[in-house]
This record gives sequence, C-alpha cells and structure tokens, in this order.
Amino acid sequence: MSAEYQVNGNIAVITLNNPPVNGLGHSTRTAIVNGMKQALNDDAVKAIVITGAGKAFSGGADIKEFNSPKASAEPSLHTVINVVEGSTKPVVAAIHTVCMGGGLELALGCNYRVAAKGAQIALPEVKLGILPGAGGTQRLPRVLGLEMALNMIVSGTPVPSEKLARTAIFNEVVEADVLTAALAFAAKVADVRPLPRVRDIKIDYPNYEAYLQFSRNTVRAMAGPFPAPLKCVEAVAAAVTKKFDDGIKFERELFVDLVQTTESKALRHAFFGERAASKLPDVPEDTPTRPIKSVAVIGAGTMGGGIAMNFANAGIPVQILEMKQEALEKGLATIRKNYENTLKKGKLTQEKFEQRVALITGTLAYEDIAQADIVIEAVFEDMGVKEQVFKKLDEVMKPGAILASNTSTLDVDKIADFTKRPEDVIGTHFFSPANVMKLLEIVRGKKTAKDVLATVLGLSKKIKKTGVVSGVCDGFIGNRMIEQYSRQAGFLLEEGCTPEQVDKAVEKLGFAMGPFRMGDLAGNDIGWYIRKRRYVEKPQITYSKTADLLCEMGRYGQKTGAGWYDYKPGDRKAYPSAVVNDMIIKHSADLSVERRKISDQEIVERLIFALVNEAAYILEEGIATRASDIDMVYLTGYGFPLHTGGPMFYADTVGLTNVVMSMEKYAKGRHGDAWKPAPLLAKLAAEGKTFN
Ligand code: 3H9
Repeated sequence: MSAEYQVNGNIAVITLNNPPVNGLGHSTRTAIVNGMKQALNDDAVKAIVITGAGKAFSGGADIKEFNSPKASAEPSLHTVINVVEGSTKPVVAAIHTVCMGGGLELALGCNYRVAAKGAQIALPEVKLGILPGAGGTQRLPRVLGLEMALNMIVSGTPVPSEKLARTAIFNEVVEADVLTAALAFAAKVADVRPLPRVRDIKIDYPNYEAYLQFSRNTVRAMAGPFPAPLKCVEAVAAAVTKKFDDGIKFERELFVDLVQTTESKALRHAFFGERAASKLPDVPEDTPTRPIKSVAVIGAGTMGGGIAMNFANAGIPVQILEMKQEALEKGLATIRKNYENTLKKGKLTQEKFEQRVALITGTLAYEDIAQADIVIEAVFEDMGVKEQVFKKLDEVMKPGAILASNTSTLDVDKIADFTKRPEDVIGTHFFSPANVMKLLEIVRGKKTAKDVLATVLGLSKKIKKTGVVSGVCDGFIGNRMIEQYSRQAGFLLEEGCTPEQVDKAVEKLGFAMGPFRMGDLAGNDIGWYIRKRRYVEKPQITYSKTADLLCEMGRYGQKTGAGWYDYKPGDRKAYPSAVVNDMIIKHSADLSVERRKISDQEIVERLIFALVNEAAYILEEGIATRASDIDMVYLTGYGFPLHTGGPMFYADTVGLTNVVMSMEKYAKGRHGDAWKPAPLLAKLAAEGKTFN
C-alpha cells in the first residue's frame, strides 16, 4: 500500500506514502484510485483531501519505472488524474514541501489546491529530457497564464508557493498546518456545485502567436543538443491552439517520443548517478560524522583561495595559512577581488559579500589553525613538500581533526603515513577553478576511517559539490583516465592532425573544450612536470614528444600568452599557431611518420575509447565503486557532454562490442599496445552487457 485512506468527520483523506518523495509509482497510483473509489462509494463522505506523508506532497512520477512496463501499467497517471478530475465530490490537494512533476499534475487535476508557504512547486521534467506528460503542459497555462507557465515548464525551476499565491493555481497559501487548512477548506466547499475544473478555464492571450514564435526562437538558441525544451514550447502552444483533450493527446505523443531518447536516458542516468555517488556499500548511511564548524586551508595560491571560498560561501569560517606575509596578502586580495566581481555582476548582495569576505582570515602560524575541524593542504604537488606539511599538521592539529590533501596524483597512503593518525587522512581533490567546478574527488586511503569518509561526503553536499569517492592510484579516477586521452591526442598530432582539428572534433560532440585548448587553459607545464616524473618511474609508457617540445619553446598556455595556440593580449580566444603547426609537422618527419588525413570519427573514438578502456581497469580494480561514479567525475569535472551521459554511458550507448571492434582496428596502428581491451571491457562486450 503506497497511500493511506482515512475518514476525518465527513472528509476522506488520501495520504500518499511512498518514501522518500512519494513518487507516483504503480502501487501508489493504484492506491490513489482505490482511495477515490472508497470515498465516492461512501455516502458519509462529502469531500476528499489528497496529501503526502513525510517530506513531500509528491516528487512526481517514479523515474525508476521509466522505460519499464510498470510506467504505463494501469492505472496510469492519466487514469488517476481522470478519476480525480471526474470525481462527483470535491477534491482538495493539500500541498507541502515538494510538489513536482506528476505530483503537480495530480494537484492540477483536483478541484481545489491549498498550499503550505514555502512548498517548492515545479514541472522539472525538462531537466530529465522529457516534458510533463500527464496534462501539466495543458493545465498549468490555464491557472498561471501562458507566459509564467511556459517559463516554468521550459526552465523546470522550482518556485516557492507564496510567489504564486496571487494566481489561480492555489485557493489558499497558508502558514499554518496545511492538512488542517485543507480539511477546513474542504468542509467549506463540500456542497458547492458545479465543481471547478482546471480544464474548463480559458487561456486569455490575444497575441499568443507572436509570443510563441518568440519563445521558439529563444528556446531553440538555448537548448543545445537537447530536444525537450522546444517540445515543451510545442506542447504549451497546443494548450492555446487545440481543444483540451486534443492538447492532452498531443502532449502524450511528445512525451512518449522524448522518454525514448538517449538524451533523456543520459539525464536520468546523471540524476541517479549524482545520488548514488554519495553512497558507499561499506559505509552505512547512519555512520556518525564529525562536526565541521571551522576549516583551515594550507596555501593561498589559486587552488587554496578557490577551496577557501567554497566554505565561506557555505557560511563556514576558513583560515588560510601561508609561509610568507606577501603571498598571504596576495591570496586574500585575489579572493576579495573574485567576490567583488560577483558583487559587481549583481550575483551577490553587499551583505553576503561582506559576510563571505569576513569569514576568510589569514595566518602565518600553524599553531593558529590547530583547532580547525578539517585542514585541507593545497601546496605544491611534490611528495617532499607534502611530507613536511603533514608532519607539521600531525604535530599541531587537535585530535580528531581531519587532515585532507588536495593532491591530484600523489599517493594518499604515503601522505597518511607521514602522520601518526593515518585514519584521519583523506584526499580532497578539487578541480580548478575550485570555487566553480562541481566535482570533488574524495580519495579514500587504505586506512581512512569510515566516519572521516562519511563526514567529507556530507561536507561535499554542504558546499554544493558532487563528491565521488576514488581509491588510491596514480591520478585517481579522473586524471588517470585523462592521461590515456592526452596520449592519444598527442599521437594524433604526430600522425596528421592539428591541435585545432582535434579540439573541434570533440567540441562538436559537445565537449566544453578539446584537449589542446584545455591544456592552454590549465597550463601545459603541469603535464610536462608529471611526464618528467613518469619518464623515470614508468619508462615503458610512451608519450608523444610534441607536448614536451611545446613546453621547451616556453609555450605553457594562456598564462605565457602562447601555447598550442597563439593568444592576443587581453583576449582568451585561441588562434591557430603557424609556429606550433610547423613544429608538429617537423616532429612527424623526425619520427619518419607519414602524415595522413584523419577523420573526426577516428579522433573522437580514439580519445573517448582510450578513456573508457582505462575506466574499465579502474572499475575492475575497485578504484571506482560503480560505472556511474566515473560518469559523474567526467560530467562534473572534465566538461564531458551531459547529453551523452558520461564516458561509460556513452560506451554503453555505442555498444561495448562496437567499442572493442574499433579498438581492435586501432591496435593495428602505431602504439597498438594501448588498445588492448581491459579484461572487464572484453568480458562485458563478449556477454553483450553494459557498464551501467
Ligand atoms: C514526471 O513526473 C513525469 C510526468 O510528468 C509524466 C508521467 C507520465 N522518482 O534529491 P534527493 C529519490 S517525471 C523516483 O537526494 P532532496 C532520489 O533518487 C518526475 N525517485 O532529495 C533519492 O533516492 P535515494 C518529475 C526519486 O530532498 C531520494 O528520492 N520530478 C524521485 O534533496 C531523495 O532525493 C522530478 O524530476 C522520483 N521522481 O530533493 C523531481 N525524486 O535516497 C526529481 C527523487 O535512493 N527530484 N527521488 O538516493 C528532485 O528534484 C529531488 O529529488 C526532490 C527532493 C526535490 C524531490
């Protein structure tokens, strides 16, 4: 039973009860219809209230049921809403906390709606690559008007109930207990006839054609590769141009098409992937956490400053420790400037600006940070430097403080062993710019305590990051994979591509930036530094030397005004560089490689399948908990196109057998050893299975 039925005086109350958010899955839908029948058959019942138990009225259709027979099994949401709307007794929705998607569509099928102040009202289907498919696009414009409804449906953004109080969507918006208010309201309207129905309301918008055309143009320009936003406009247009029942039919057809698209499946994968990432099989959800009321960051450089801003933004005081007064002042000034820019853009109020700036203080003395609940080291990426810092932290930090390293590649177990409390040590790998990028790779050392992990996972949510746990290995999940991607990018240059051609090929797929523009942004010297270490530690790995030659020319990227591309002062636009292209061609000649024309398809396959193959090792070794964690790393930290669902989901979409077949083809070319399929990939492909 996913809804409860009770009679209160002469009013029946149907309470949706399907935790966590009263999703309208098959059992809940059945229970609502049964409740309606019971109420309609009971002569003593004069009116019906529908509400939700726990922390939602309803979060909408049960997304887990999509693309399964349960989604369309009767009673469908349409049937439920028809039963409610066709009721001969008044039905009142008592809305609180969350009323979204199918939940709002159900409420719009009721005769009346009473909402608690602060309830989040939304039709967020577009964010899942679909549109409201149970009458939302037809009924919302009837209660909110064309423009407001279209904005809500195309953006999917929740609106607090009180902001809609003056519209026809709610009969009352109350501060008091919403069920009590809805019962009183139901008693008041029990005998009122005819029963008002949203479907009977006329949309009054004389110049709707011009408005709809304007909306189509705007939405088309913003929708990128996603088909849903424009379909939302078409469905809303039908609310004005078609009879109600025809509009419902049209909406249904669009919904059925969209729910099958890869883009929608990818968005739903990302929705569940984000939530799954915070769960670890061996760290139960009720694991106790350590209170985090203060933070210290070691290093006031770009990374340290960005990290500190995250905590100030969440209202947590941060101390930044530096070695020299000058560096500290410079770092604090940069942070202030960043906040000033946000203030100037109107994205921050003066009050919040002052609060945030005041929450970040500086010090030169380790003793000053001793009482911080967590300290995050963001110093130079060198084991010797990390050793000094962690030995000092072990000496000064209070017992129970979490000692975190922002290392991007180094061995967190080794770092932990510099201390006498390795269970308190963890990796927190932020991505640059650290105050902007969503990803936080949380590196779990062999000895990291479970409560430390649970605390950092909770903290990542508090600072609005997507926390993904990685085991210890060189580069963790993200950078270990990107190395294979970069290697292929380098080989492509030797074999016939220009940086521009490679970048454009992946940018066409939807990448925010190709590998070479990315290198110029991040600084090519960073990869150079890492490769120099690799040449000593892992001489068996081959790299293209083009990136080293570039760095030897002093072309580190945007920061030196030249990298793979040329840059003009004050302009971040990348201009193809004749000098670099000559260097690449000469290097091919030095290697006696005959340059050839390489297709965009080959570029994309070689870059992405290289990521996927390394990811398969990562998954098999248990460095990542699940394939969707790897997708979340790439979607939130590496600009991988959202509509493809991340590298693993993309490979699943292409078909793992096809991936392996392409790899076999590339194995016959130069550096063919890179294309040996990881055992897990080979096995899944052979069995016709997928990663996700
Ligand atoms: C729809 O309605 C289609 C109709 O138009 C047409 C049909 C014909 N289904 O986010 P949280 C789970 S499409 C299944 O961490 P919060 C979620 O996976 C739907 N499960 O909590 C998680 O599970 P777990 C339109 C759902 O308090 C748990 O609930 N609706 C659904 O921060 C807690 O989630 C939407 O798109 C669902 N619909 O935020 C709403 N929703 O604990 C999507 C949530 O196992 N949902 N779960 O990891 C949200 O935006 C937020 O979850 C919500 C709560 C605001 C509701």
